[in-house]
Amino acid sequence: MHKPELPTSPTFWRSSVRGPWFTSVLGVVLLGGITVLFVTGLVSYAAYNPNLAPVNDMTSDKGLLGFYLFSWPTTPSWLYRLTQGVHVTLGIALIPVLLAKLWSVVPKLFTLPPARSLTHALERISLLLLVGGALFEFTTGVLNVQLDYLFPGSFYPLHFYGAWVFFAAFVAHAVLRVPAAIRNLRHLRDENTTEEGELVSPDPTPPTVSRRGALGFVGGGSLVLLATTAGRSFDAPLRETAVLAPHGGSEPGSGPGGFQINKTAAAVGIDMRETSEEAWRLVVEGRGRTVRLSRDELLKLPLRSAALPIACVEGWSTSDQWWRGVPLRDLARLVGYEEGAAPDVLVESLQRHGAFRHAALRYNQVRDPRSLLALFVNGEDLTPDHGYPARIIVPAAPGVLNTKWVARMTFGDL
Ligand SMILES: Nc1nc2c(c(=O)[nH]1)N[C@H]1C(S)=C(S)[C@@H](COP(=O)(O)O)O[C@H]1N2
Ligand SMILES: [Mo]
Repeated sequence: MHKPELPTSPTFWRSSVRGPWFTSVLGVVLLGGITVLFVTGLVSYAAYNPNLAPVNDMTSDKGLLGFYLFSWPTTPSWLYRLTQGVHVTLGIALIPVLLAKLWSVVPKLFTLPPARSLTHALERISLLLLVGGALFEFTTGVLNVQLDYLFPGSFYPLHFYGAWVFFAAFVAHAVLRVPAAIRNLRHLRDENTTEEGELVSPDPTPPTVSRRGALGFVGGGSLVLLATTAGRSFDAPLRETAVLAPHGGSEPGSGPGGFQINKTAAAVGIDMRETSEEAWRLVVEGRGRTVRLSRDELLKLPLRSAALPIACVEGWSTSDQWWRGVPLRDLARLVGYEEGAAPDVLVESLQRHGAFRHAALRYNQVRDPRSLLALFVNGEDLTPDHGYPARIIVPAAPGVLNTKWVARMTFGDL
């Protein structure tokens, strides 16, 4: 009778695929991929104006980690569409690579004794942060994209702080391991080279797939995810390929309002009676003044048009839509801010509950003549689901700042 083997025994792990070559290839892919995820993630976080506290982010004080935050520009108008599209699409496509990498080194998790020396103990703790950080970042990211903001309000700080912990451990790991990984790739170019080292099973089962075949399987998985996700950044018919996209159910239909809807008016409890010409008034405040305007009165102000996309933190975006409305800087002028001196603005909607019922915009966004309180899209009145009677649209801003069903705008330094 065999004694049942424990995962702490090296002979417990018997796949012939494990070895330095397989792990090194995946490691080098992740080195590039995760660096891009980190940079696009930090950049997209800055886009959200997180330090215009407190409505955009509950953790207004980032301390040292906020050192890099900058005023998000409004040009080019597709900037956030690009950074966030890359962030989400690449993140999803890297999932098979991450899982394969973890699988390839899992025997090390069970190595005994837990620590041979102080350095070894420190290294294992850093690996805990690395693996824990990776799982945390990928899980929170995917949940946010797929489950419609599972942690509204708290997703941003969770994902942001998690990213720093993860990336710190990632950098330490890369510094320690990249030289060996490159050596492995140089010397083990041929998959038939006999490999040695702690990842190689001392007692492998006969192979059912070659190392290259296993790698092809992982790469194929990534390509399938890429092909079924990337369409969310494009229009029909490419958009139809995004079968893994969330909100598959809320069909925007056709016509002028026929582009993706994030939350419908019904979903957030907008009572359409409050949006009628008799009931609805836009309240504009600033410098101690208050101006109330009906939609008809807004229509008598000089209107401007701008072709701008909507790009959501979830990674999807629309192509340019044709918006028409009152420039935000003209509304600032109504309450006494001179041309070129418009300040930040707090925008509140008719919506009473939910994370995105209000948002703050920075003065550089307010001053851009393409930033509108839109009344029309693609030549017709806004549809109820796209924010009738009036919504914000700002070039290059994350979708979440483009408040729909606007009720009140308060200008002032935030
Ligand atoms: N009042 C309100 N405005 C809102 C939201 C919301 O939930 N409530 N969602 C925001 C988000 S997250 C996005 S991506 C855009 C989407 O706009 P669309 O539905 O017109 O495409 O609206 C933004 N404006
Ligand atoms: Mo969004």
